[in-house]
Amino acid sequence: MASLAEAAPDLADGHRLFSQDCQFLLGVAELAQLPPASLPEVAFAGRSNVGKSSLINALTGRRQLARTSNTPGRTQQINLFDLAGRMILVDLPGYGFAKAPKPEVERWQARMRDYLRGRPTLRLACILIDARHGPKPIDEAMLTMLGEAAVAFRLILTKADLVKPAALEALSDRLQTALLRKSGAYPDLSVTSARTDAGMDELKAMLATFALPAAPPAASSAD
Ligand SMILES: Nc1nc2c(ncn2[C@@H]2O[C@H](COP(=O)(O)OP(=O)(O)OP(=O)(O)O)[C@@H](O)[C@H]2O)c(=O)[nH]1
Ligand SMILES: [Mg+2]
Repeated sequence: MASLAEAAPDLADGHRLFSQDCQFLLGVAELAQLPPASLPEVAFAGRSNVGKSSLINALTGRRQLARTSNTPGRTQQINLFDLAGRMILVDLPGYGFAKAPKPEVERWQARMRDYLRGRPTLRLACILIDARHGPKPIDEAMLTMLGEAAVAFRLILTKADLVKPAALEALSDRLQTALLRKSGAYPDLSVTSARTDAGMDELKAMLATFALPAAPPAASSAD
């Protein structure tokens, strides 16, 4: 798959979509329990503790929609959130580290890979990378796997509030010349903070391009 061209997303569309209702749909431990694929899905993946659940909360403006934690590996199931009946946000278990027995961690990781490779309605995998640490070998392995499975992905730097601007810029440059050239990558990356909401408007707008169109307003009964 070639690199993906980037249309200029509309900030107002993003704002409208993410100000609508977002509901926890369900959490599943096994892929067989997933609901039938219907709405477009965007998944959030990344190493444990990178800020996946926090990002979903910041996007939807709901502090405790997705459970966050100081304990890496907290989100152990695949959690689905219905955004206004127009798209599904998917909070995936973290890869890379978890305070759990190794076989259990490996099972989660395999499950997550199966989801990313096999879900027909998956439109985009957001791969989150902690701006303090940059990409690790396991992130690169994940991106290679996504490229091979022809899953489009976008890199999102998290916790930008904890990094000085010059270091952020250096990391962005490094990613531009390396990971963002991989097959399936969106050429731009998002630099975000769930704490300060930095980068959130642009990210909402980009994600909104994958949602179903809003339902037309109900016809007035007056005429
Ligand atoms: N300063 C700062 N802290 C953040 C940000 N995003 C997340 N955190 C913190 O990072 C920790 C982990 O956040 P989570 O959202 O639970 O991370 P996760 O990727 O969902 O973790 P797992 O589900 O365990 O894989 C929490 O203590 C958050 O408060 C951010 O943008 N800035
Ligand atoms: Mg989580």
